[in-house]
Amino acid sequence: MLKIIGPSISPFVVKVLAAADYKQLAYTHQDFVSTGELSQLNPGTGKIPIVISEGEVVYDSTLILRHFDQLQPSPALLSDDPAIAAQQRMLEDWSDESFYWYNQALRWCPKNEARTIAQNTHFVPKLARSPNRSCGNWSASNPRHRGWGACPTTS
Ligand SMILES: N[C@@H](CCC(=O)N[C@@H](CS)C(=O)NCC(=O)O)C(=O)O
Repeated sequence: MLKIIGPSISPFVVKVLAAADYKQLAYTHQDFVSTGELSQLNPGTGKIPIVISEGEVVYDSTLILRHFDQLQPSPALLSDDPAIAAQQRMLEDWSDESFYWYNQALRWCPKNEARTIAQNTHFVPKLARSPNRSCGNWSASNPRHRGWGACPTTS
């Protein structure tokens, strides 16, 4: 059984969960992961999602989806046609890199932040919710949080 690790507030975790559902793979989902556990499981990038598959730790949503295709080829996530599959990979990579900041900016803009906080903190005590808010705002405005992609303003 696969174990998918990472909170479903992350679009990359949502992507991995959707792919596992599409392929009807059996999995458990661990939403919360401590920073200690994260750096142990994924010292390379320290990012989620992470998948544990038969003792092997796989990280990066793109590599995880490829791993799923190896585990269970049908239904395939990529075309049989290598030229189309190459375009699909580029499209996936482009959307991963391009839309993340729009996702963050929209979630943490003043109009949506209360809803985002509610979605993201339902499992933590009320007192712990305001640091989470600053964390989200930092995440939305700090390009280093995820690389040097385009980072639209949240205001
Ligand atoms: N390329 C990675 C990106 C994953 C990613 O950026 N995850 C974010 C959460 S949405 C993260 O873990 N950020 C923590 C950090 O950068 O320290 C993937 O596709 O899995």
